Amino acid sequence: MKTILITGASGDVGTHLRRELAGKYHLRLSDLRPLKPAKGEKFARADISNMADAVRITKGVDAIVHLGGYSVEGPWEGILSANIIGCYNVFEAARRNGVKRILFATSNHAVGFYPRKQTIDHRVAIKPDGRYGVSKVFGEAMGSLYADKYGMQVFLMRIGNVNPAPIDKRRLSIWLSPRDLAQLVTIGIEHPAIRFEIVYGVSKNTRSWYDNSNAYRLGYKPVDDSEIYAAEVLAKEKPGDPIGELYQGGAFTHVEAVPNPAPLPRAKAAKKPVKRAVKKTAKKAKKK
Ligand code: 15L
Repeated sequence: MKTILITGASGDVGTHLRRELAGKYHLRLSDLRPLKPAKGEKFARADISNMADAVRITKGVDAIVHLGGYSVEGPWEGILSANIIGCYNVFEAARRNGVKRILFATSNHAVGFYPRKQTIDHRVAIKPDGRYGVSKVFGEAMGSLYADKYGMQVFLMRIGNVNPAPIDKRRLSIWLSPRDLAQLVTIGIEHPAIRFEIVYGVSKNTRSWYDNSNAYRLGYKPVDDSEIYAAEVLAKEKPGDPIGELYQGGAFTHVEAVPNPAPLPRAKAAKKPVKRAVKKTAKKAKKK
């Protein structure tokens, strides 16, 4: 059985993937946030923006599913550290440790400025819709470089939105069910001829904006279609985002930040020393 490292394993996508891949692989998991490993899993807490951590977690694995990072549009500092430095470290650590295969979770936001009326395939030029999208393009470029220069086998999944069910109108076009995610990841791990591939991480949605023929060529046969949820989703849809409505990336194209579903513990931890320092100063003041 192969040993697979999943970075960012505590996040939503990681949690769905762990459940779907349980028993099929030895799963090594890493994240900044704590996680309780299940049977067949090993967890190592790691900050991928630190090269020593990246080298430690990538030792002795057959493939890496790199999900770790800042997962929405937000401040440059967080994106720089997790998605630029962290992504570089994961690729470079993999190379140093002789790991041949990397699956990278890039995003629909690497091409989010394409209009919704256009169908795009894996060959289109990049059109990132924000700093987050740019960081995903950086990851794609790292994949290209490490495939060409070091012969690494790289599988880039431009993921839409992973959820048990689509949550709004935009997501009807980019939804990826957990079981289709697992199928795509399994192809990325197992396909013998992967050198450098870009695929869209989406189910077979009737309203899709993607020509996902490259994934189909590699054997991907998604089983889910968001259309069965369409009536329910559209009935709840709140109109009122005329700019977002034009583009595939939606609100990412015009907001500076999207609520972060997984705030980094470091941000919370950073407050602690400050609180402690304030308390100390208060104590000193009392003594005087
Ligand atoms: C992404 O790339 C994000 O990681 C995810 O949190 C969602 O916001 C998704 O895109 C989306 O576009 O819905």
